[in-house]
Amino acid sequence: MNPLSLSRLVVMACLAWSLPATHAVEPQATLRSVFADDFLVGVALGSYQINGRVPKAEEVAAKQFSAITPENEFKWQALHPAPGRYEFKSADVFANFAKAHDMKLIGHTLVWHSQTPDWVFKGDDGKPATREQLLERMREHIRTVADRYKDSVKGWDVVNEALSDGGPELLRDSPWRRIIGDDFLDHAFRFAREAAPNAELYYNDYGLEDPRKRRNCVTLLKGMIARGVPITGVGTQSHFSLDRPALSEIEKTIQDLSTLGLKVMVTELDVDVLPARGGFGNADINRREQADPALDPYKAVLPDEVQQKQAKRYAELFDVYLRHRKSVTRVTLWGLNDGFSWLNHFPIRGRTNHALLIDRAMLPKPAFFAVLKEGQKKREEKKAP
Ligand code: 9MR
Repeated sequence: MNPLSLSRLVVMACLAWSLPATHAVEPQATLRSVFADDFLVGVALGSYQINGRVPKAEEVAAKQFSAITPENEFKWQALHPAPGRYEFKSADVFANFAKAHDMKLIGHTLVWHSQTPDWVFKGDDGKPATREQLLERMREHIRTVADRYKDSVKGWDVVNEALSDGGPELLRDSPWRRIIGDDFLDHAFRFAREAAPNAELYYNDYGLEDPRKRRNCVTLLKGMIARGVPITGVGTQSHFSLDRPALSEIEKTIQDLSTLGLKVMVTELDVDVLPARGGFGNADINRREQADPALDPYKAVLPDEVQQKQAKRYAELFDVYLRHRKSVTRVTLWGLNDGFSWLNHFPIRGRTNHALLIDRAMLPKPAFFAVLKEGQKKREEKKAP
């Protein structure tokens, strides 16, 4: 490529990242700068995106976002694959990246029913572990991990997805609950507080916009608070689609959770644009649906009409978050760009989804500018006499 066309490309890329002149209040505004007085704006990343092999990903992540969540690297399976064996290499990439770019690091997640190896739940003789054995294992894992990252992690998703998705039971059936009992959450939070005296400690779940699951969540958290369990925040994952759930339910969720006196975080935001057959709102990774070309219509390109619809949806969401900025302390996108999103493989493998703010070429989408505009609008309103 001749130097002229290279410099033209660089100019084009720079322009692509600044707000169109018609909206420009601060042309070089970024997500992290625009929302700096409101809440952290975070992104989930894989260590392969920030270990020196994808410089553009590193540049965009560091420039636009003020918090990072390791998408998989802090899960039990990754950190502690076998008894007595810890693997910290990929997790350390995050601690170093966060420090180098002045970003907050979120530890996701200490106790979850998924991505936890089978040995964790086994006793010495192949039988299930006893309650005492499992509690000791949980405590040792939490102590080791939380201690290693005590100077790096701002907050931990201590327990992830413990609530049930239906039926009469409050909690889902899981080996944690079966072996320890319903109080496994209380123990996890107490162990986390013991190991990380200064960190924020969160409960994190999906589908809390559903009134039944939300009520159950409030019941669960109220009970924990009444028992003096050291919980400081709650994350609503927020895996949404273009029109579900209703904005009113999204707002009610933030209100109900903040009434508990907890910090509220939007922890895994994305807006799925692909058609679905049922099952909406259930981000249980074990859910699978039948492949069908009709459910994968935007393989080549996302039509402008859908881009605009998605931009409007993101703008409405950030309008709600900004109105509740006193309780919402972080909004994290579940992936840096459309190509990296888990939604290309859920609930059907190998589709082309477009759920995030940045496209596969690492360029900002209309949704990116819509979010930036919401932030700038609020800043201008605040400045107005
Ligand atoms: O995005 C994650 C994906 O890369 C993993 O394959 C998947 C496996 O469990 O987990 C995804 O992240 C999940 C998160 O940890 C918890 N909430 C639901 C997320 C999407 O499945």
